[in-house]
Amino acid sequence: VSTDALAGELARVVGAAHVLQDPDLRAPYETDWTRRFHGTARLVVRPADARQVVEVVRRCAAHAAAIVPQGGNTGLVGGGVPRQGEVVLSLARLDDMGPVEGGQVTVGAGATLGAVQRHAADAGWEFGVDLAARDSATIGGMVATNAGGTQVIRHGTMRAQVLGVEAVLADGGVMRRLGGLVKDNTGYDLAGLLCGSEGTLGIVTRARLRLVPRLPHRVTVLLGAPDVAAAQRLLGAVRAAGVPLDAVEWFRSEGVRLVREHAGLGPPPCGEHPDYVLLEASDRTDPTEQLAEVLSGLPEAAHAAVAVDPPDRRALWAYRERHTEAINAVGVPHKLDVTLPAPVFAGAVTALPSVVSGVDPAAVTVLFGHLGDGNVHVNVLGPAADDERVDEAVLRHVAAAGGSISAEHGIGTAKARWLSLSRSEAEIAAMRAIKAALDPAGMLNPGVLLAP
Ligand code: FAD
Ligand code: 2HG
Ligand code: ZN
Repeated sequence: VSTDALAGELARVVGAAHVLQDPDLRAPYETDWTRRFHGTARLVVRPADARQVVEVVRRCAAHAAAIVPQGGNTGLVGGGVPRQGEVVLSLARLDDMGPVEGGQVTVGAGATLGAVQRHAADAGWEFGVDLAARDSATIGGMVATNAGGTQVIRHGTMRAQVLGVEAVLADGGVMRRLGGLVKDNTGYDLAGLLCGSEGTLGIVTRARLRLVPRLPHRVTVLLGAPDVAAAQRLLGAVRAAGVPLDAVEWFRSEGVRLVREHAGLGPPPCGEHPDYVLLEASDRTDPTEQLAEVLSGLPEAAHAAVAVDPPDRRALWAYRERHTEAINAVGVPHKLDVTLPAPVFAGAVTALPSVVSGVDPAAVTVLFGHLGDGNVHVNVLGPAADDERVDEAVLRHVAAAGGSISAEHGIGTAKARWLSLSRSEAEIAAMRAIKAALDPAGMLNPGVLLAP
């Protein structure tokens, strides 16, 4: 029998089966995907709809119980797991999806990306964001982190797909704007504000999403390159030629070795190289020839692997998409998701392994990412989970080169202490003012984004 009065009140709102207090039942909600971040939740509550979310928020506020919103728990910066006995509010049950109409759809925050992709495809459309965690990551989490993924070069980040949101604020008020108006200049863009707010300003319960036309012809090409600078030149060439690119991804031999060991894959069909670039293009007519023509002038084209059929394309993507799980299989990684400006990209990226080994000579650095966006995923294996020296060195290196300390994963708790490397005093003061206005008691995701 629970002795927690809040648990009893919440059970009356959502049903006892959806208030988890047992440590074994709480456990999956308490540790993040990387296993680097974990804490203890007072309890986990799983409302069924926005009305229940309002009641849960009100009751938590009455008990001064801080809330950590959680979707699919695939976030990589420690923002979706509890720290010090907060209530974890899981949005997973809010997974309803409305009809696709006029290239738009309204979906519940708990709908997974994969479910939304299938729902859009059934109606002849596509969703403009894709990422490898598609079967677990939720739309609410993707709004909250302003997720990027592999198609940003074509369709932009999550923010560009969001036409409106429904969200529950810290005082239990509901902000709802789901009409799907493309033009709507009636003041502050509150939905846009929630994109990338990481659960600190409101709890997203539904989102109105823009869909993109489904193009019938798609081609994927995997190429080897001698170094980062060559990979970047390749990107420049395909971009300048106006190829209708969906993705330009990059990885290296050390990552391929881990992926092959973990997934049991053979050597990449383009042969073995220090660096690899994966290109994808789609159009109303087959873009293969246009791409082949552009690539024909480049030395990298000699060993290109080209795929058009979905299973063949997926086989090429596996070398890129399986990096995250392959790294996790080796140990608990330090993940530093950064962007670097194009003019210094190759030099700054090439220096990264020595920045890491300068701090920890035994550490293993695996680099890969979204080349088209200048986004590098610096993964470091070796340092203890709570040893932040490597994190600090990498983030300072990136900031000194004019980059951003978070490209797409967010700040979470992992990088909160370094926010000032990427944001000015005035910007942080403005963010704190917004936070104080919307959540004066600091109930929503304390410690995330803005350090205490
Ligand atoms: P969670 O992990 O549950 O939460 C993430 C953050 O959002 C937390 O701060 C949480 O409090 C908040 N939050 C969650 N739901 C809500 C809500 N409804 N309202 C308010 N706040 C909420 N990310 C990319 O950007 N690009 C990638 O390519 C990419 N690839 C990935 C591949 C793998 C294999 C994995 C494991 C992760 C990847 N990610 C990527 C990171 C992750 O998938 C995204 O950050 C995703 O948006 C998180 O969604 P989620 O539902 O799992 O959120
Ligand atoms: C990706 O692009 C994700 O695959 C995860 O953003 C990156 O594992 C990572 O560091
Ligand atoms: Zn990524």
